[in-house]
Amino acid sequence: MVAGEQTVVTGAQLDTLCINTIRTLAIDAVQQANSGHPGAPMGLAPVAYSLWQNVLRYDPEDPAWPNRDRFVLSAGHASMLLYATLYLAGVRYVNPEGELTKELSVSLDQIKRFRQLDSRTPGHPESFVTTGVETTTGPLGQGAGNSVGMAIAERWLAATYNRPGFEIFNYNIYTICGDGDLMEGVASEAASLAGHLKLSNLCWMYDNNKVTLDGPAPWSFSEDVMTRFVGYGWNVTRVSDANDLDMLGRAYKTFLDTRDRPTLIVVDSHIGYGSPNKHDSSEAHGEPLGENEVRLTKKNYGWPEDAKFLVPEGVQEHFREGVGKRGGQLRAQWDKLFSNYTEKFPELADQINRMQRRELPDGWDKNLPTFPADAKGIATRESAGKVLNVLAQNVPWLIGGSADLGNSNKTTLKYEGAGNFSATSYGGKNLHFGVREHAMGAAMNGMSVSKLRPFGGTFFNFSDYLRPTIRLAALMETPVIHVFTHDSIGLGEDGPTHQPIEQLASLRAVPNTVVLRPGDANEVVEAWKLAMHISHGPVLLVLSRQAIPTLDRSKYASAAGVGKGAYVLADAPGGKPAVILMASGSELYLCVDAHEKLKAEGVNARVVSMPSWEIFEKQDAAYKESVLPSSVMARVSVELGATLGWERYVGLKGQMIGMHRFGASAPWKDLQKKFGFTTDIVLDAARKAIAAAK
Ligand SMILES: Cc1ncc(C[n+]2csc(CCOP(=O)(O)OP(=O)(O)O)c2C)c(N)n1
Ligand SMILES: [Mg+2]
Repeated sequence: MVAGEQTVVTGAQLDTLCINTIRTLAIDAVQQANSGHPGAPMGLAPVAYSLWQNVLRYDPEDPAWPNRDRFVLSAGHASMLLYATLYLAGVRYVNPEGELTKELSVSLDQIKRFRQLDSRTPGHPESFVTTGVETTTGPLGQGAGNSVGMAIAERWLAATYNRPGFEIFNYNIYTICGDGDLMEGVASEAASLAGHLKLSNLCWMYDNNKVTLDGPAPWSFSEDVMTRFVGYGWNVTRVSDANDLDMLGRAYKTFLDTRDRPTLIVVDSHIGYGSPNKHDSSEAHGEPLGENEVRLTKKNYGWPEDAKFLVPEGVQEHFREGVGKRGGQLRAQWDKLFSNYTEKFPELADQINRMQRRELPDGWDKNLPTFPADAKGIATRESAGKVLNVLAQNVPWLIGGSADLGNSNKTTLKYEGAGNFSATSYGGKNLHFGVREHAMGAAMNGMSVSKLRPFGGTFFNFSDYLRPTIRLAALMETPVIHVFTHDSIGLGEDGPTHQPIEQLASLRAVPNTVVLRPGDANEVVEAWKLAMHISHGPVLLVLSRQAIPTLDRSKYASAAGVGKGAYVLADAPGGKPAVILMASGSELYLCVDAHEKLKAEGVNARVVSMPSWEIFEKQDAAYKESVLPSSVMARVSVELGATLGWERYVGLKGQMIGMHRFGASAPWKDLQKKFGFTTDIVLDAARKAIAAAK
């Protein structure tokens, strides 16, 4: 059967025609872009096709339907597989305002513009660009990790919102991953967590094509994947030929029938190398086939050799009859169900609706504490834990946990009814991610694209272990809240392996990421409030282990200034400072102390609290000038971290007090002296800065 001929095809032939359409669209798009991976989409086309056409509960007419099945392409380099499928299924575009449009998310024109500037078909799938892309993938392993968070989210939503006769949430998550994904640590951590939590709504399809970029996969990968996943507590099944749609169908059925654990389907496939003579070649793939190979490959598929971007008659209709019809019916039934649910349970329905729009419930900030002035004070991790415990009661879908440090991070929700999230209680709000920081970050991203507001805690130093997930949250503009405690050498005895130095500077360099390091308990309250309002990117709360004074707000400015990123906390009389002292977090009180001592000496010093550079940079020029007047050149910054970047605020004549080496293992009091984080050092720097500015 040659595509393009005017014969009516049905059944298996039509399936093959659809699969080869996906394949040839991928080939043509990659060839036209002269960039990208054609092989993976060619090999995986039957896997994606049979899932979408026969299994996925997804309505292309309403891709934001909350109860849709999720499809994640963790092998993001196979992006054309996803784009071709979205096009053929006729998935509609949802605009940035969240409105469903009549437009296709991916049109044939967009496929022709694969990997071009401002197209909806970027090199790797970007969820914020292309409707139907559930999460941003490309860095291998991340999509797999995200899918575990999506499965957690579905389980929590079902346990929290379903009522007898009202199964509002019962969707599944399907993930295609390759050898690369399964080699990555993050996917291994995530698979371990998923098995432990018995997430039976999760199905990974492993593209066992025995090849990676360098050559045969066995050059670097020889473990028994099936046994490994059995060990994780997964159900494992195998499809020995990716082109066998019946066998694939049976594997999906096995998944759907498995109620007590996640499923791994190992799919033996051959990566598309073009014509058969190239098939067993181990030469590098991951590049366009070249015009000649394109022709040979098409010939091999029974495709017109000269046709480009050919979509034979009947293919789109077939998708409409399959996934389109099934999804449309299911979604219509769900709409009816949800409308009855809204009548019966208006408050729950309201929560679900607000969640979808990333809004907060009314009264989300009620009962928040204020902290009285206290010279001894309280660690910012402590005050943050108190605030979180209030917020989590006000915002039902604020849920999270830590990577085995709940008691240290103070992220445990202790109020009655908070509960633990476990395989036997999916409605709990306390997640135990275990010592799996990277999977925690990836799962948080998956929860976030599922519209929950996840938080996760670990020591600030171990932000390095989940950093790739922060970057992805920033890129895909999803709000996750990282609670990083033990934020400096102030943690003391655990020593330099645990003491962050460069983390503040390096995380401040990540675009669309808000780093918030509040300077006392009341700044913590404001920092959390700010965090709850940030709905398009990650927020990193950076908190102390050690107690720091709670400042007297009747004497100094209100902590509400945190909302502007930086503010004048204490000023010289008449507002004409001789020197500006600025700090974030646990060093703020040193500046306040120095300010008081300088005042006694008749020196006018202004203290600027700077919990967030990113938020401060968003303010208008007049505000920034009012906080840091350009006429005042004598400036000092104090922060228990690398000084990199503070030049921006202290200028060439300023003084920067920070850490220039790794810390040391000792009680904090001793470290404070050794590394010079005392009022005296600040005073000394202030005098130097004043002298230099003259
Ligand atoms: C974290 C990460 N490291 C490296 C890459 C570059 N990369 C893209 S595809 C690939 C090989 C993938 O092999 P496999 O997962 O088996 O996919 P296949 O080549 O079989 O399609 C690599 C190393 C990446 N995308 N992400
Ligand atoms: Mg492979």
